[in-house]
Amino acid sequence: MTSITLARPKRFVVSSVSSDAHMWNLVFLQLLLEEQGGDVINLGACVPDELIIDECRRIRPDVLVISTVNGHGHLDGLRLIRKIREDPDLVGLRVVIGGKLGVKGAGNAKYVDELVTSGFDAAFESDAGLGRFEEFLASLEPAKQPALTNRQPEPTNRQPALTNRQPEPTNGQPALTGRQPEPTNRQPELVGARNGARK
Ligand code: B12
Repeated sequence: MTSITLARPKRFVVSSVSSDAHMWNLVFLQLLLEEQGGDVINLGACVPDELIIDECRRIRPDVLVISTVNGHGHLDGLRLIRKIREDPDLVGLRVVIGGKLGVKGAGNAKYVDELVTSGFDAAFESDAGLGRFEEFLASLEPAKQPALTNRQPEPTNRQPALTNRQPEPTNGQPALTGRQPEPTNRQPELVGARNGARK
């Protein structure tokens, strides 16, 4: 028998970093991702690290996209990604950062390596254009299951409710809850993609 797994739209959380008040960059990214069929939750500007982390735990996006243009992004980004990678719930989360990563114009490219070796899956300096980001998006596999399913379902002691309803027929599809993650062996696909162990 042929088994069919339905793909769902990819889910993105878009956010700025804590110091950055610019917002049109976020609107731009939201529109770009939605145009490609993505579901986008835009957390907005000046978002504290802890809020980003909490929302990623709650929303379980396929990708967290960080945007920053005020020049502090390489610093805020490093602090944020270290916290994310220390969180056992978010260890498998795909996270990218882009925009104006510093105040050195094209020279901001020098921040890319450190951001990537510190845990970002990729970093995109705006001077380089959007081509590599679009390649990154194209490289994402279809989303067949919720991201970040490495948490165990919480034990329940609840008794079944008293109900007259018959169980709904199942069509043999796996449920979208409580699934274990499939092992990921993602290799870096891009220039600027993470090429070492996360710290
Ligand atoms: C509008 C604006 C403001 C407004 C923001 C209002 C708002 N609600 O958004 C206000 C007045 C608040 C502001 C404040 C400041 N700003 Co300002 N601001 C701008 C300005 C003029 C336009 C930004 C904009 O909306 N662009 C439109 C969006 C669509 O483009 P974008 O932001 O560049 O994003 C593009 C790319 O960067 C890229 N991108 C962005 N994020 C990502 C993420 C990924 C993953 C990828 C792939 C790509 C990507 O894609 C986008 C489309 O191409 C720029 C100058 C400029 N012309 O860019 C300065 C600018 C960003 N600001 C700057 C600065 C320094 C400041 C202040 C520090 C000034 C000050 N001394 O107070 C503060 C910082 C406040 C803070 N806490 O962050 C500098 C940043 C310097 C740098 N990084 O080299 C700039 C570049 C001006 C300059 N030339 O010096 N600013």
